[in-house]
Amino acid sequence: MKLYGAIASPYVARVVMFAELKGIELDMEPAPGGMGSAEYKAINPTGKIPALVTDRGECIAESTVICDYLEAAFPQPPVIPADAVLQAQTRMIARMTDLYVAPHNTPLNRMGPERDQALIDQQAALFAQGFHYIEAFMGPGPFAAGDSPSVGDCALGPFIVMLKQNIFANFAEVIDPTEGDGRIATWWQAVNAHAGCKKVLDHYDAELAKFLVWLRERMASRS
Ligand SMILES: N[C@@H](CCC(=O)N[C@@H](CS)C(=O)NCC(=O)O)C(=O)O
Repeated sequence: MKLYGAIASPYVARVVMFAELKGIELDMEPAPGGMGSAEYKAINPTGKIPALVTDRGECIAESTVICDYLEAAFPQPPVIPADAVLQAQTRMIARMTDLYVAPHNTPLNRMGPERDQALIDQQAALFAQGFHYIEAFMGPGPFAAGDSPSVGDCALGPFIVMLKQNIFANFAEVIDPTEGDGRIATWWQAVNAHAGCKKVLDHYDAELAKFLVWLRERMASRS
């Protein structure tokens, strides 16, 4: 089994965190030829990371589906809750992270040195709405669903780390939901108090910081 990707991607970090919770050691390699290359598309036609290639050679794409595959292929220890409602809740947090949080990052990252206040305000409102949805659908907790971390935590955790580095730090208009005493704040405390979650989030944090430095240097050398 091989995982193609790099931990600096929040989607790869999702799978790495889920594997950590299951006690699975993943053999990780960069995408051959790079993301989006013809060489990598021969393995994963979307060109995106992560992709998991099974021992039988099948390719499984999409981070949440890879987590589901790991749960089905290696049932012990269970990480997806058996309870149907908790299961739906943790999956909702993963889905809502992808649909209602992740997309709002890009327009702010693409903004040049001149601040476009209308765009900032629009994205801040969209982030607030996404976090409101997530808070409304989290389970009894303290994790995204119940009393242990699962796929929802693995999806939201890396995005929060990323937003802390490149959005909350640069745009005061976007409210960091881990501050204060809301449901996401208590969730964030639980995730950081969990050794397995914290290990992967800290690793992701460090690798993302390095990647962003590299990206900025590359963009500066091009302009
Ligand atoms: N929905 C996908 C998203 C994966 C994704 O967008 N990965 C980014 C890296 S963070 C990527 O591979 N981008 C390259 C591309 O789109 O060509 C998942 O959950 O796995």
